[in-house]
Formats: sequence, C-alpha cells, structure tokens
Amino acid sequence: MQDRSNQLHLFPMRPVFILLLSLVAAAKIRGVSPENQHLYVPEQNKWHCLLDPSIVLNFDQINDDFCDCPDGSDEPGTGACAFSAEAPKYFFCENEGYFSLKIENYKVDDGVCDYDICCDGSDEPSRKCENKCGEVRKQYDDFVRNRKQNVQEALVAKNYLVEKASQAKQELAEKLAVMKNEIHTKDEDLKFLVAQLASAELSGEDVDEDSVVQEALRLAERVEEKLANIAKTAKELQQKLSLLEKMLSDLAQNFNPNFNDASVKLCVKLFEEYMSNKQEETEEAGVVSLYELTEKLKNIRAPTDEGVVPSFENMVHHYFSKVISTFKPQEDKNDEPRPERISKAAAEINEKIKSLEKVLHSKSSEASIYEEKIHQTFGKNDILRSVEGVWVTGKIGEYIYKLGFLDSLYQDNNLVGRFSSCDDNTLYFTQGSKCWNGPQRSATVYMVCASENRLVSVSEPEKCQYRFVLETPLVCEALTDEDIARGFKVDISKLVI
Ligand code: MAN
Repeated sequence: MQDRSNQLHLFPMRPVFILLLSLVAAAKIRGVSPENQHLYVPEQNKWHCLLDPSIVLNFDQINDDFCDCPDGSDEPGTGACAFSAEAPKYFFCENEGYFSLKIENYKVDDGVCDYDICCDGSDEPSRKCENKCGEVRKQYDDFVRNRKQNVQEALVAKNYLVEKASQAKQELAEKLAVMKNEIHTKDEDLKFLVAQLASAELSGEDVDEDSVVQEALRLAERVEEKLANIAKTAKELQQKLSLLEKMLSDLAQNFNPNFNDASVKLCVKLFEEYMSNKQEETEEAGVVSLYELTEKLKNIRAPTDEGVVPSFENMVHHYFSKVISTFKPQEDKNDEPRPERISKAAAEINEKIKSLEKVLHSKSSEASIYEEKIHQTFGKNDILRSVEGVWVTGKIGEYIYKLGFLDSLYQDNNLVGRFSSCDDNTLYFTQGSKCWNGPQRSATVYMVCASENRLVSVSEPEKCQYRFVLETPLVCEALTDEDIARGFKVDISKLVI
C-alpha cells in the first residue's frame, strides 16, 4: 500500500497535473469493464466513491492499492479492497482474441498467472504474465469442435437406442399377444377336457379308447358265441341221448330175465342207476363251463358280489351288466367320499387336465410379468428398454464394478443391489448384500452424456451406500453452443510457459 502523505505534494504542480489527468481520464481504468469505464471520469481531478458520493477522493487515489471507499469502488484494479464487506469482488480481464472474463479481486496482483480466467495476464503487473490468449483460444476451439462431434455421435447413438427401445416394447407386446392367444387356446382345451371328464364320470359310457370296456365287450361276444355252440352241441347230444335212452329203456322193459345173460342184466342195472341220477349231473356240467367264461368278465373289474347265482339263460346278461355298472357313477352314501373307482379313461383325462393346468399356471404368471413390464416406464422415452441385459464393467480403485441395466450392480462378487427404479438421469439399485456391521448395500447411479457407456467414478458417502457416475448416450440431449462453451476449462498444464 502507498503512503497517503505523498498525495499532498501533488497540488502545488496543478497545471501540469491537470494535463496529466486528462490523459489518465482518457486511459482505461485497470480492472474496469468497458461498459463501466464511464463511472471513472474525474471532475476537476476529483472522484467520489460510487455508493457513497459524500466521500470525495483525488482521482489518482483510484487503484492506488489503498482502499478508501467502503464499497471498494476506488480499487477495481487491485486487491486492496478485496476483503471489504461491500466491495465488488471482480476484476475485468479483456482477454483480446478470446473472451473477456472477470476474476475475483483477491487473485489480482498475487503473483499467480490465472490463465484459466485472464489469459492476457492482466491480473498481474505488466510483463509478469505473458499473454496466452492465442493458445487458450486454440484449446477452446479444439474443445468445442470435439465436443460438438462427440455430442453429435452420442445423439446418433441415443436415437438408435430410442428406436431400439420402442422395438423392444413392441416385441414384448407381440410376445404377450402370442402368449395370451396360447393361454386362450389352452383354456379352451381345458374346458373341453373338464366337460369330457364330467360326461365320462356321469354317463359311465367311457370314451371309445377305453380298453377296459372294449375288453368287456369282446369277452361278452366270446361268451355268447361259446353259448351258441354249447346250445347247438347240447341239442344234438340231447337228441342222441334221447335215442339211446329210449333204446335202453326198451331193453330194460323187454329183456327176458330167464336167459340169465349177465351182460344184459348189468347193462339194465347201470341204465336204471343212470336214469335216477341224470337230472343233477346235466345241470352242473353246463353251469361249470359257463362259470369259466363269466369269471373272466368278472376279473376285469371285480364288482361286489351280492351272492346272486344267475340262471343258465341270463348268465351272460347278468355278468356283463355287472362289469358295465362298475363304470357308472356311484351314489355317495352318507356323504362319505366314495372310494376312488374312476375309469382308466377318466383317469387319463384327469392327468391331461392336471398337466394343462400346470402349463396354464406358468404361462399366466409369465404373461402377467410381461404385462407389468409393458406398462412400466424405463426412463425418458422408455430408453432403458434398449439396454436391458447390457453390462458395463470398470475397475475403479481396488474393485471391479459390473452394472447390468435393469438388472443388478456388483462390486467384485458383492451384490451392490438389484435394479429397483429410475428417473430421467438416475438409476437406483437396492436390496444388495448386507454389509458387515452395516446396512444392505445400495447405489444411486448418475448418468451423464457421452457417446459410449463407461463407469467413471464411485464414492461411498455412507457405509455401503454408493454413488456412481456413468457416462452413457442414454441421457444425451442436443446442446447449444453456450452449453458446450460452459463445459470448457483451460488446461493450464498444456500452455507453453
Ligand atoms: C467391503 C466393500 C466396501 C464396504 C465394506 C464394508 O470392503 O464392500 O465398499 O465399505 O465392505 O464393510
């Protein structure tokens, strides 16, 4: 800072000084922007503080590195007022060839060339900082050109993803439609089978393919055939027997006992015995042979035998009816569940129903998952659908992170979380593996625009609660020149100093 006592010596040299002042007034005041230069015009070599006109200073007290005005307005080009409460805090750098910018006053004349803001070096005393605006401008132009190209590429990639997302949704809708159709058909099949089962159970008339019934019918036919043969043979035998009996009967009545013929006497004796036993034997033989046949019928599905012995004539009808009646629904006695005695055909239908019901159940659950997914929104324009199943892997620090869109996020083998929701630029993963002595892991992933997917950074602000930055085309938007320019930072390390 300067010694204020020197100022008094200026007044005796007035004429020369006025001339000098006019030159100074014409010159620009350091640190003041062109549009504010008019605030720094002397009036008879005097000037007053901008916010407090009662404080009048000599014009050369401006930028004399001594803070006279409480608002700091007398030191726009030095750091003297940088820390006064009301002081304007910025120094204007013209930066010819680049863009004029403002730097905090406390950085002025501090010995550091702040090229990131004042590329012309005007924030430091002259000649200390070489003008670097040419190089900075080149960096800026390169950045803008590259960024525009990147954004352009990223937008192409994004538009492709938007298209892919809409296709994915359409495919899902088509898949769902096919599945619903399939479910409808299977449902109809099921209804048909249920009706078939009901009718098989009610009527007892089993379906054509019921081999039990077929077998019963075949056996019944054989019984009838056999009976017809038996009846025919019996008739012939009966005729022969009747003839023989008649002959023997004649012999028994007319032989001459006085001839003492032993053979004749024995024959007559046996004939008389035969005649007295004849009735019983004939009936038994017929019943035995018929029993053999009908037993076969009974063995197909042994019905409860009520102990009724059928007559010779109604035997076939009796046993056939019994077999058939086993397929008819039984009346439930005392509401007790009747023993399971369904036909083979009904059992087969039942099996088909069961397996169809299983298929229908799994198809319906799958369909409802699809349905739910179709109605969900996955980010702006539904764009996340396009990357379902895509994984981004990156080593950050000591861990390898793997992020699966709409899936899960891993830190090495630790599950950080399963995808739970999203908004325009953020993905949320929750319900990860439990932290030792801490909560379940979870993560928030902030997406920033780039032409490719890349996990850029991770932080753990709280134990096992992670924050990621993910570069991706998913969130790219067209940028204005101003937006792009705002992203530029001077790379001081690349300046030739
Ligand atoms: C592992 C990692 C870390 C976490 C600790 C907690 O080392 O998952 O991120 O902080 O466990 O114990």
